[in-house]
Amino acid sequence: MSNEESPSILIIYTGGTIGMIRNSMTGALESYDFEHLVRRIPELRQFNLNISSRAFSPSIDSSDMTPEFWARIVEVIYTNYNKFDGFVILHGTDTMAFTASALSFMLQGLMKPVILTGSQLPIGVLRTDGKENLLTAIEIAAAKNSDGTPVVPEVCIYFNQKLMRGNRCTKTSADSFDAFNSFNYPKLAISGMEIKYNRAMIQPYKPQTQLVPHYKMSSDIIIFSLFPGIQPHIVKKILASNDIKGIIFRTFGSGNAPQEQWLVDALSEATNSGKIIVNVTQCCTGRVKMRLYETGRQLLDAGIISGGDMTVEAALTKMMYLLGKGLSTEEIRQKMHQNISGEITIV
Ligand code: ASN
Repeated sequence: MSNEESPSILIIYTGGTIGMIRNSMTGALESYDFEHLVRRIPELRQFNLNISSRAFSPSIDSSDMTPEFWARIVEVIYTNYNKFDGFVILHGTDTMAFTASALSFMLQGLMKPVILTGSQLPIGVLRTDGKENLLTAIEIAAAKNSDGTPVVPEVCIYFNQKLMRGNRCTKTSADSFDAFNSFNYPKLAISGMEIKYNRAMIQPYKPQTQLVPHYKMSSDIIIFSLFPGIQPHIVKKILASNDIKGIIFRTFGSGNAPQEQWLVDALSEATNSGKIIVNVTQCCTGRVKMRLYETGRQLLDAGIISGGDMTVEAALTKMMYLLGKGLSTEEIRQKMHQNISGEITIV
């Protein structure tokens, strides 16, 4: 049903529940091949589109995702960039928000849709959510404005009728079909009888922009979450480790931490020794405002950078990307609170 004029879409299959089948011996879901998935969705042939696919072998549960795998996805998109109008990545839900965030940094200058989707129930299961997710993701990846430019020239997650900016998403449910949310940024589209795009919130299309792929991510970082009763000797050991270059510091509320001198001293020593510490809130919505309370101001004095309203996934992959670029500590500190790919609201 397609011709040469029809938009062309590349489906990149990485794995995840969408393509899994149940092992009759163990009862656990296991990855299966892409052909199996396609056979279950004959509707794919009804699109007036040129659809091609690339499947990673072996396909993986997304809990096994790695920065090296992200680089392989970037490579596939880069080498096929001029041949396709849009890309759909089939991915497990568990780490989809990390991959979407990472790709938003690794694909600088992206001016075509890269839509990640997956499902909570495998495609072979009668009540699967995978079919709707995949079919609509393809439609969004192929959507064009009247002047022929793509409607959504950025990395997104499409799930359960919502299109969200990839680096603003978090997985919020282990079992609901409504598995993702983008708390600090409006949805980019809602799919009902028609797909309603929130055009003002979508990254603008900039002609003549070249895609610049980035492959190297540094994992010399940790996510460190505060809790009442946190132990000095454990925290000091982590903060003093020479193996760690950056810390995503998950604090309370608007970026607050206990008023303990040992903590402030340990944080100051870490930043003085060149570690980059970024403050993100443990809350789902809202932003870090370190000047609001004394419990936040002391962190500012200790050299900690505000992560604003970034998700943990975005802050983590942004730091991996900036460290991977080999920038100086000062440059990374500056860029962590600047907007690179729509991941942070500058106020
Ligand atoms: N464990 C699966 C994965 O992330 C979960 C899913 O896709 N719903 O690969």
